[in-house]
Amino acid sequence: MTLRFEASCPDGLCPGWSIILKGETPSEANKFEINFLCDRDDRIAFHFNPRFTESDIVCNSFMANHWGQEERCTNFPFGAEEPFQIEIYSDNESFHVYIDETKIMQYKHRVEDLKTITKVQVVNDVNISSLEITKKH
Ligand code: 9QG
Repeated sequence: MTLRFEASCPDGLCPGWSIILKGETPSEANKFEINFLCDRDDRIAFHFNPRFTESDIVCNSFMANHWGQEERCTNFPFGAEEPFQIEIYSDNESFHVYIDETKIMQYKHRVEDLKTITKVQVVNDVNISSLEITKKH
C-alpha cells in the first residue's frame, strides 16, 4: 500500500463535509482508494476503490474485521493519464460521489455513529494535484 495523503479531522468529517480531490492516474495504474476511516476499531466507513483492471468502482466498508457486501459502480469515467476531479460529500444518509461535477453514485452510511469518521486517506495509483476538505453546510 502506498499512502498518498492522510488527514485527521478530530471533530468528524460526516455529515456536511466535502472532500475534493484533483488528480490524475499514472499510465500503469492498477487501482487507487479513498478511505474514510473511523477513529477506533480499524473501521473503514467508506472504501471507494476504482479498479482499472476491471473498469469498475468497488465500494465497501470494513467493520468488525470484515469486508461487507460490495456495491459496484460500473460507470467508470477514469482514463489513463487523464486528469479528473472527485468530490465526495456526505449528508446524514449517504456519501454522494461526483466525478468532474457529475454525480455517479451514492453509498448509504453503514456506520451508525457518523461522528467517529475522522480520517481520510488516499492510497495507491493516483497522482494528487490538490485535496481540499470543505464544510458545505
Ligand atoms: O477483495 O475487496 C473491497 O470489497 C477485497 C480487496 C480489498 C478491498 C475489498 O482485497 O482491498 O478492495 O487490503 C486490501 O487490499 C483492500 C484495500 C475482495
